[in-house]
Amino acid sequence: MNPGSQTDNCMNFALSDDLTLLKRSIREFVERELWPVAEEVERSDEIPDRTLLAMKEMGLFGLPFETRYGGAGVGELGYCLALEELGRANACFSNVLGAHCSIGAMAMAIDGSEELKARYLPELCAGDKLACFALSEPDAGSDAANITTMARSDGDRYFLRGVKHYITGADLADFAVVFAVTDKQLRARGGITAFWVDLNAPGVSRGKKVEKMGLRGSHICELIFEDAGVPLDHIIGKVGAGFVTAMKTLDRGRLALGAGCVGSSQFLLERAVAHAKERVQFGKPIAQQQAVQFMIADMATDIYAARNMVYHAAWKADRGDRFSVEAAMVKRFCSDMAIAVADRVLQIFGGMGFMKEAGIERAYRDARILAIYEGTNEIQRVIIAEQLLR
Ligand code: COS
Repeated sequence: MNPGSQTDNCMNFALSDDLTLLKRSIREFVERELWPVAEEVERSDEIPDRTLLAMKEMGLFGLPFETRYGGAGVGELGYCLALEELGRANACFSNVLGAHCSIGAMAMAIDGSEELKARYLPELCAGDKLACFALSEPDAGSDAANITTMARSDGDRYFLRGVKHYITGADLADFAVVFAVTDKQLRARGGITAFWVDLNAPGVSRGKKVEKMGLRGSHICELIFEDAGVPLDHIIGKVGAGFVTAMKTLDRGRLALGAGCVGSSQFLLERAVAHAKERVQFGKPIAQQQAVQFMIADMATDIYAARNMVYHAAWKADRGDRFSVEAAMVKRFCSDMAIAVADRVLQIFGGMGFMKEAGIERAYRDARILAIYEGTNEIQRVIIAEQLLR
């Protein structure tokens, strides 16, 4: 300690014993259950049922939710720590988990009525049922308020009609939070409502699975609603308040995404360091080349910055403070970093990195979507700048 410094004036960056234990147990789970199936998932484009079961038994599907609903109650910081560790495995696992925890069931936890939460959250936390988040449409991606899926009421029920697309986890999910227009004039300000929809009910169907550049094992597909009936008590929040529910949920999703970026980048950095010490060229390990050292130093610096941003924003979230701008900053910074780290690590591995067997090219392909989904990084800049220029 500095002479003269006062301990009670210090900020406390130490993790609690509980969070340290959580981090360690998730790391062990990743090494024991997820690493061994990495290649199988990549080859088959499926997460094996036994692995989904292991994730369920580990309690992963209830991590961020309150204990009174059967969740782990680890808060936003605990959830981010868990996702950081899960980021060390194939990206598909945190993707499947994120579709359910970070946004699907999260929308229910944020704005659902007490009756809805008591009825549905326990089975969602247990992983007995899975949820997804249906906002995007073919003509409404970044411009989320431009959705055209309509919800008409006959007084007893709402009937949904429209198509949602690129919905992560819709193939596995039993339920979706679906955002639909209830007043065309009001749109984002009072015209969009969030509905809790049973995906196996009449009027709901899934479109075909879409082939992607990466993230094998985590699927997206269309959800098609043809006058799908939803009871009035299955509205999440108030009629017309759905856009705000979507944005508040995405704040959480963006933060969680940032945590995964920290973990995947840290893991790749460790691999690059090990490789640079072993790989001999010009008679010495490439780790002795300043060009490689600088890449390693830059990656470590960016990861350090990213990790602290995530922890700080999660701390704000756990205090109940608004953290929308921090979440946008986290999402923009961490995803750009993860893409750059994957690129630099592939460069350090050289030709070997381009080959399938090193597993680096998979991480490189998987990283690219990070700057696009959960709101493109351009949209994150819009959110940050609007707040500053308001
Ligand atoms: N928390 C609470 N309220 C929020 C909010 C947030 N994070 N973000 C917006 N709102 C509120 C605003 O305050 C505003 O209400 P008031 O006028 O009463 O203040 C209302 O929602 C409309 O917000 P805004 O004017 O910002 O709406 P826009 O139509 O301009 O859209 C963006 C804003 C572009 C930021 C939004 O459409 C967006 O995030 N797009 C990306 C969507 C996305 O991430 N898709 C990913 C696919 S889903 S995984």
